[in-house]
Amino acid sequence: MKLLVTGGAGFIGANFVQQTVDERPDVEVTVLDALTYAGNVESLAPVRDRIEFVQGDIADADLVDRLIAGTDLVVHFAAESHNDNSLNDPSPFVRTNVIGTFTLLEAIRKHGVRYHHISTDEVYGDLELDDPARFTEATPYNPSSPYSSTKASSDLLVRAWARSFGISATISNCSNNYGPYQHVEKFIPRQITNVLDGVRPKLYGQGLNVRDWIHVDDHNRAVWTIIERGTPGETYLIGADGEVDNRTVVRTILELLGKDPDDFDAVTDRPGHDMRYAIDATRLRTELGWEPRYRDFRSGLAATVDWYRANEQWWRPQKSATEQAYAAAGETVL
Ligand code: NAD
Ligand code: TDX
Repeated sequence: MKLLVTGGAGFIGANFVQQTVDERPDVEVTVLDALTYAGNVESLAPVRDRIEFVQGDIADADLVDRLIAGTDLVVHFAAESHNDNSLNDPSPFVRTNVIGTFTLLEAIRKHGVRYHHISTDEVYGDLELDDPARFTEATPYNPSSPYSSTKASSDLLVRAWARSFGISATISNCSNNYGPYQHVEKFIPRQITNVLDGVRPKLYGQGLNVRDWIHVDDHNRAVWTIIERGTPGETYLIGADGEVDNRTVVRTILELLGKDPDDFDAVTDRPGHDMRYAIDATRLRTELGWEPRYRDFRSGLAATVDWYRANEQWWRPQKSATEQAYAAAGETVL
């Protein structure tokens, strides 16, 4: 089987490519990635000689058409993925997440290729802390940020292309991922690498916001489960019952690194900051039989801390530019 992975040099895509190459020798993998600030070929180093890598843009219609013509399956991870960046400059989010997805869909329909679309639970907006509800496949879309609204737009394009043109597409909306190879702009790697650098972790506002954490390997196994057992035209939510508030995450990172758990700074809150995400993955579990392997967030986080400690050469080149960007955006200690 010939597989095209977009965004395969990013966090989740690179883990997906590594898992696929290791576990599925019958799959020939081509990665299409623009290598934006978020892409890093080093994340593919362990499998580099067993894949084809194409540097290019998913909004380049000629390139996309050529690559998809010779492919059986496309898994689409490529995106602008960081909420804070989308607040500073939304334009690349519209271009990559909306126009880029549209460009892929047009080639998918022309060549009749199976398509899996990677999306986020943020399309559903947020929940109150005391709301017993969790997101399901029936929850109405209500995105808050430029990032999540462009992801919601791309999901709606996929649904329309499936219904109107009959493309064979599935969609997954997953909760917050953690694990190796995540860019140091994101919450967990930012705080781990801050502590390793002797800098106090930065918590937005009071840190009461809740995210539903899932290990990236569990997300990627769920993606393969949906590709193999899901029904084309359908959406599946992916989550592993991992709700934790941000304050607890920061305190746990400090503890795991042998520091005082109160040794963090409260900084400027994110405008429009979603309060809580929570996934009900009953459909994926009961209809498709998927179960997460990482059930204990603290031990998954400990393994992630160890990975960043052991792989400074991977994250060091991104670190100072990332912190400078946060400072330039006006982040200040409260
Ligand atoms: P990431 O930012 O780490 O990686 C994105 C990759 O896409 C990078 O390698 C980048 O170079 C590439 N890319 C960006 N623009 C491109 C373009 N125009 N053409 C080709 N390549 C381009 O993102 P991630 O965290 O790995 O997220 C991957 C996908 O998963 C995204 O679609 C995101 O919305 C979704 N998702 C992420 C999470 C999470 O917690 N990180 C949760 C749910 C869903
Ligand atoms: O320094 C920080 N301090 C802090 O308190 C950063 C970077 C974040 N935060 C907070 C904001 C969020 O409540 O931590 C939480 C997680 O932040 P991010 O890592 O930026 O993730 P989030 O905004 O929740 O979005 C993530 O999950 C859904 C991914 O970045 C998205 O791509 C995915 O769709």
